[in-house]
Amino acid sequence: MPRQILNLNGSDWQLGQAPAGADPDQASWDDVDRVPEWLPATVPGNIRADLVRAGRLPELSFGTQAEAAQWVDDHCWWLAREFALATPSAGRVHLVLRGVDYVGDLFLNGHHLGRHEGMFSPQVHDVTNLLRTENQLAVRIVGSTWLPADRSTPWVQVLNRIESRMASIAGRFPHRRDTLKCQMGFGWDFGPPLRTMGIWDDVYAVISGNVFLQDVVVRQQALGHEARLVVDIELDAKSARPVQIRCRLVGETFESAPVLNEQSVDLAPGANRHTVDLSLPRPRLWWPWDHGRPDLYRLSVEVWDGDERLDSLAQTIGLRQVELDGWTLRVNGHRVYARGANWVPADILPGRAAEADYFALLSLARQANMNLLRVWGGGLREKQAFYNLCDRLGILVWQEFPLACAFLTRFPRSPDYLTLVDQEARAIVRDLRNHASIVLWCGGNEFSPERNAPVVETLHRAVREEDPARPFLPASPAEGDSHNWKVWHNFHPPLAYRRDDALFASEFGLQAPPDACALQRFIPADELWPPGPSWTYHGAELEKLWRYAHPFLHTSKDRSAASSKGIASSPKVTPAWRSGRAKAELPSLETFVHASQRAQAHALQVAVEHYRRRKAEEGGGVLVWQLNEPWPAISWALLDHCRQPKPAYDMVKRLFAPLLISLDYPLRGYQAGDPLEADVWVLNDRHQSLSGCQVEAVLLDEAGKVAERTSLRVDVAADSAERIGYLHWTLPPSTGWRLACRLLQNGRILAENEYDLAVHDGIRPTVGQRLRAWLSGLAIP
Ligand code: BMA
Repeated sequence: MPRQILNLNGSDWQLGQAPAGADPDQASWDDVDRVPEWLPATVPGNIRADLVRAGRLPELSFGTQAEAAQWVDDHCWWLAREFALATPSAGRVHLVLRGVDYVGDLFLNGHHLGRHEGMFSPQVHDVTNLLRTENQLAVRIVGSTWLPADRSTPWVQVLNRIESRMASIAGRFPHRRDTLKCQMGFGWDFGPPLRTMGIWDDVYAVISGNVFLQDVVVRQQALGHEARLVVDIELDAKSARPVQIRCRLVGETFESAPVLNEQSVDLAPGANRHTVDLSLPRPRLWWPWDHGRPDLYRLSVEVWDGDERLDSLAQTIGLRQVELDGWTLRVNGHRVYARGANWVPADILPGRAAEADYFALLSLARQANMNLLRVWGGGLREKQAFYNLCDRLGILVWQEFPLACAFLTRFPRSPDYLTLVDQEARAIVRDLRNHASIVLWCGGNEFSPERNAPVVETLHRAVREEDPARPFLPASPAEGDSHNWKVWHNFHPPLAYRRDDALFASEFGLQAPPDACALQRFIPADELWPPGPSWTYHGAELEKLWRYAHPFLHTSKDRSAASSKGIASSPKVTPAWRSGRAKAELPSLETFVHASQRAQAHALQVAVEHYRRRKAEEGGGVLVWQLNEPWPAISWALLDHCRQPKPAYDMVKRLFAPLLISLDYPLRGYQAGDPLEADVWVLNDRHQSLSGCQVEAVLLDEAGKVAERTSLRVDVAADSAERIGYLHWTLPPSTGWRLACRLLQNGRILAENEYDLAVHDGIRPTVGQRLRAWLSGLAIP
């Protein structure tokens, strides 16, 4: 019998609140009959999403309405459905739940299959003998109020409370580190505190013969003229029996003759492991999109008993080798300079994110010339669809384990916590290790690996044992890697990026609101402008927004109007709405949004070009904080929640082109008659050289008239970052200068770039801001 999958996702589920007084530690099947009311539910999904659909909760993303959803945590919840499936006359049925958030008891036809903690590890149960023709499947999820909260020592609990007060994240839930739940859900600086509950990933039944294929992993021994692969197969046999194992490898994204290997094996009852060697002549390698084609193969493994197929399992794989050499990433021996962004969960209720959402966001990342995404440790191990798409699009993935932010404090070290870390880490690695796109495992975000040695060792052991060929980083940032928050969190002007000598920049960014009409969709009208509490609830850091928008208010369209009211000339950076000015004296909402968005784009230009030039000093990559956001927010995201690009997205898209021309000139306020000196750089991430090219640079005045022009001849080396020349001009009498430059070959434009000299942010942090930055600096590991 071939393997069949019975999909148990969908809207045939029902949600019920456990009867009042139900013991969170003890789930009883009898309680199902005492559920007062059943509501329609969807899987994968989230309890709050079902309650919103049923009209029991308001739309969570509007204003501060998510606060009205806190009571949901004070109850346990049943999710249940029926399905038709009889015990097969010969064969087995395994029930698979890929992700239950977070502690749940699983029942089938009244049998308690077990209690499970952990959002990322799948639950797999042999239910062959429990099936009736009509079956009842139910999961009782423990209310988040009763999440484990006692795994840290009393002293660490004190530190947790202090840190919750100081930091702008998870302030209400100092115990968040006692679980391995998506940390963002405890409330982050770009997401609300919703301790999610639900079945957030796929549910299905696998119907096989008497042998069940549990897992298949492909280890790539050598990739030369001939690829040598070892296929590790885990199977579970009901009884001892001889079988044939057939492996077949064939091109999935291209035509190829199949490579086959068949072996006879005597299986023992229970768990078996078996390896099959495959050798493949002239392998087609998988490459990130900017270095070649992300070609994929399909590997299928089948178990036969004579003419009867007992089970089969297929995996898509890509053949490539990856190493991290210092901060240089090499794929198939080629240096790949990483240009990309941080990826955060696509939805505050992670069960809701669907393949179409991933596709839209990842396509936008690819269109912005990104070749690497960092799946940030405060988020998730995403669903399989995310990684399938990255494999196909040729986008590399830096995958973190779900641990984030421990500054003063540390993660627990209790045996039960470390067992949980081991369980979840192994599950994540086993789930994702066949994906070509994943190039790096990382322990998580912003914690000290030294102070968290037991956790880091547990993670590292899981990677060593389950996926030894991929590099492992204990945490980000690590030495040589920078989370540069001098700009934004520490109030420094963008110029500060130029002083960063990191070899890899994995976080930096500025907040900018989405457009005014997008704001109206989640900020109530009476809080829209001047900004009311919903702005802060949706992440806005108003003092910083004002400070960074300020220089751009001078040059915004209604500059003259604003300056006549004294705003443009104000040397102070106190938000206008706080300094007691009348509403009429504020810049308009549109002006403010526009200025903030320009500030974000400008700062990212300074940063990205600086870090890309660092390739000349062995710099390995640059990742903007952050690509996306999980709900409508005023955040650092390049795309708003409706995936509408902010101007910073277009800026980054231009600057992430594999071939970039970059001008390095002093960032200062310019006046007519000032000298302008700039180094001209060409950054070529491709492994092809370009000869006989020409660089053209022009200085334009406010009217767009060319005031100066320079032209240079250049040969561009493959995979290079070179200063190829120098400009020296005197600024003519005018204002609003712009610098434009391009690289041409035989009249064809290969790269273009542009700079706005009219605007300058030289605002230094105030004493108060420095003090606050210093205090928060104390907390950085
Ligand atoms: C970084 C991240 C997040 C945070 C972001 C913006 O350090 O790792 O913890 O959301 O800064 O403050």
